Amino acid sequence: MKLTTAGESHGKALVAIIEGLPAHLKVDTEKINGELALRQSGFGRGARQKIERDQVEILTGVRNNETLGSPMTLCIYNKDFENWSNCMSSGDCDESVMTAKSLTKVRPGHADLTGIIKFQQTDARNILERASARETAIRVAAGGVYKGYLSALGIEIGGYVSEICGVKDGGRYTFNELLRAKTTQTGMLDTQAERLAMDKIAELKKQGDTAGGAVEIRVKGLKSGFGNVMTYAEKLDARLAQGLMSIQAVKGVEIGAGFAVASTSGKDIHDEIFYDEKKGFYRESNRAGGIEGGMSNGEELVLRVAMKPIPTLMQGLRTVDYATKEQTKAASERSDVCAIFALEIIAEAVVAQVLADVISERLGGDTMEEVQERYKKLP
Ligand code: EPS
Repeated sequence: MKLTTAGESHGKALVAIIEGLPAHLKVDTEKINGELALRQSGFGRGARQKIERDQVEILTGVRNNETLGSPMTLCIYNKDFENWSNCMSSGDCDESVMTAKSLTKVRPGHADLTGIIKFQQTDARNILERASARETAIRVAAGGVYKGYLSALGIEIGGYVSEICGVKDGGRYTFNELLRAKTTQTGMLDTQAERLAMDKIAELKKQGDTAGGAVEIRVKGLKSGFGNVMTYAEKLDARLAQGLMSIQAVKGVEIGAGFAVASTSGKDIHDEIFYDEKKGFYRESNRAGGIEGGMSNGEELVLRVAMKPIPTLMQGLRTVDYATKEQTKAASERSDVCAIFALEIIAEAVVAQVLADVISERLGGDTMEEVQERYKKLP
């Protein structure tokens, strides 16, 4: 399966094309719109989310709510484009508006400066419009399609927010408990941690600052043997890390015990193997996070993803104006104080994309029924 996304933050629309979906996959637009609404929510989001009401429109590849096996095109129109059309239109733009909206006080941590130099631009808007995490809206929409594919095989994805700017929710939750994370204000499950995190976000907002954080993503129902120990590019952990690291502002991915492996010895970290007539092979712990040798081992996948604070700070960090080369304060475009709740939704979508891709490579199938039959036969 191949996913391509396109679109600028204040352009007309965001678009995704998915190639390689089997026929007869049910597409639930309402469910996808539910995921899109979640991506827009969470305590600490910015004013843009008051303008947008992200809704997916399916342009190709689906008839009567079922895929045809042809390329599928998804589209989300940017409502804010109405306010930007004379500056972001693909046709003639108004030069004076373009100048007024241009950004040269490049933001540390953003793609502005490196992008300007690489693409030989004079206005960082030509970079930031694509670099913006607004793009994740269409990835979440595509993720909704992939989640439908996975759920037809009995595979579910859940998660929660485990940290916001130093406030940790370190609970060990069952998969079913994770469902409640989508109903809280921060994505955290521990009410005390949530209260502290909200205080922290409010304080950062007052200071014109932003919050980093981390999420945990879990996958239930994935059978063993997905990914490939024989070819390094096909290792499941490598592919998940690649996908998750491609999310805007993500700086770290851990699988299972992650970086904690560095401070343990072998006897304390490896998951010992047992056998039972009914259960077959099983492990009593899951520090490997469900992946051994780059292949799923049948246990839950456990992934953690860390995101840096959004680089647009209202207080403005020290930088250089690209146009004048004078020392100045960075531009402060409207932005979010905390988007970690959104990160959880986006990370789920990306994990769904990677897994659907890996499964379809192994199982093939022109129709969803074929995929289901082949999956069922696996040990
Ligand atoms: C985002 C929309 C953007 C930003 C944010 C994510 O809207 P605007 O730039 O109009 O406020 O809120 O983008 C960034 C963090 C960024 O650095 O560009 C969204 O829909 O998620």
